[in-house]
Amino acid sequence: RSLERDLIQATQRKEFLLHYQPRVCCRTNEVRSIEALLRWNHPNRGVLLPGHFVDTLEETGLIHDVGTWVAEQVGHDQRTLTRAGFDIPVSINVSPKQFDDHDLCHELVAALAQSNCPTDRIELEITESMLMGDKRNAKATLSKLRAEGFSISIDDFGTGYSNLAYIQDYPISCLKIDRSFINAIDKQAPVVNLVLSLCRLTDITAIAEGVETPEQLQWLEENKCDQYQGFIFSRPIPLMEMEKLLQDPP
Ligand code: G
Ligand code: G
Ligand code: NA
Repeated sequence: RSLERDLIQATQRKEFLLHYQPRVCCRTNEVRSIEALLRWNHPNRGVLLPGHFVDTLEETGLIHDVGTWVAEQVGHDQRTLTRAGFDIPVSINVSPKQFDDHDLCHELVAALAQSNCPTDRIELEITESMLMGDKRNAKATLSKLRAEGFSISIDDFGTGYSNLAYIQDYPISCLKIDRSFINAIDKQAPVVNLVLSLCRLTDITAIAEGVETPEQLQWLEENKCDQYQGFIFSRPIPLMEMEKLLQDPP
């Protein structure tokens, strides 16, 4: 397949880049951390979003090399921001294939060591479905990652696995409430309220994804959601723009 061939070439030629989207405190509007999001600077199609190519990276196994590049670049960028006076945590998306790789922890530690980026500044975003398969394996992987200093958050929360046992069993720092629930916030939002209560009871940070309107933001603030991410504050942007945004917040 030609997409596959192009991605092999893209990996060799390092045609990928990262954009960053801020995660913001609902109460103070301060940036608390940033999420690294992969883009492909395609030679003739311009900058492509992950929806066009992440599945193929997974299927071909290229995600291992690209994932290592992401971790190296994130480490480097985290240090750049720290030198500029913003020692801010960065989150990285981890795909199912990467999560099942027993070398994941070692690879991440090695990639970050290149720039002396401390692991405790890095958060890994996984999805509920990754905790569904071999539970003992998942638990061992998460424990190892935590022992190395990484924190773990659950992405797209509410859309996958409905068994909540892992909230008690696994060391989870944040739940990111899926955009579909935030979109549906009206006067009431029972599912979002339930997740916010769960987070309060378990000392997990609640993060709303895809916040686009002032009404949604107001509701989240009133209902004591911790943080949000969304176009209303900022789209994903290049590192240089992020540095400016941190220096001169909107
Ligand atoms: O940037 P965008 O919102 O289009 O990203 C969509 C999805 O692509 C994310 O929710 C995430 O699942 C996936 N993604 C983004 N960046 C990365 C990355 O660096 N590695 C992996 N494995 N997936 C990513
Ligand atoms: O699931 P995850 O957090 O990895 O998703 C990140 C994706 O969500 C990115 O592709 C980003 O472009 C997209 N995104 C971020 N904020 C918003 C938003 O406010 N509205 C919409 N529609 N998409 C958003
Ligand atoms: Na994510």
